[in-house]
Amino acid sequence: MTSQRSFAGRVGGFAKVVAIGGALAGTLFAAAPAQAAEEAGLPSRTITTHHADGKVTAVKELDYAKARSAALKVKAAASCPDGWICLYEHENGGGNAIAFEGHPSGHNDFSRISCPSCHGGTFNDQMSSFVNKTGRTWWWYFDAHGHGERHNMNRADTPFNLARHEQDKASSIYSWG
Ligand SMILES: [Ca+2]
Repeated sequence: MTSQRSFAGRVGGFAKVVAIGGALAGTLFAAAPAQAAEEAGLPSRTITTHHADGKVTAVKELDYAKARSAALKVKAAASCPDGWICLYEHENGGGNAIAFEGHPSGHNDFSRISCPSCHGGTFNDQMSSFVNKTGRTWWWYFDAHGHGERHNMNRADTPFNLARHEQDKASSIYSWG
């Protein structure tokens, strides 16, 4: 229900921008300032990145999945680079995220990955969507250390949303093949 309502809201917002632009001198002149204003109001999110050499860093960026305009929403997963797999707290690449580089790689226990603004304070039981630009299939598990229900993660250049019963369950992940 929520997603249907927000989708309708986005369509309505986009239609309004086009109508105003048409009344002035073209959509570009109206749309650009509107996007800049919306971008300035977006909340930030944290991406915890696990590099192939073992280094772990935290990067802050805007949470573009919360934007109403389509032009900004597509930026939600744009920061996930080639060669990386990125796991997101919310659908459509939204919310806080963790990312892993290269092969072999993975993590045994997401409850050891701090996420201060996540429910419970860690990334355990958070993932609702992912982007996989590693060129390999990965596996994620409901429980730590590769236990419990298992699901594959094929290549996905744009956010792949998990089925409802799979959301907020992931506790470990491994590259495969
Ligand atoms: Ca779990």
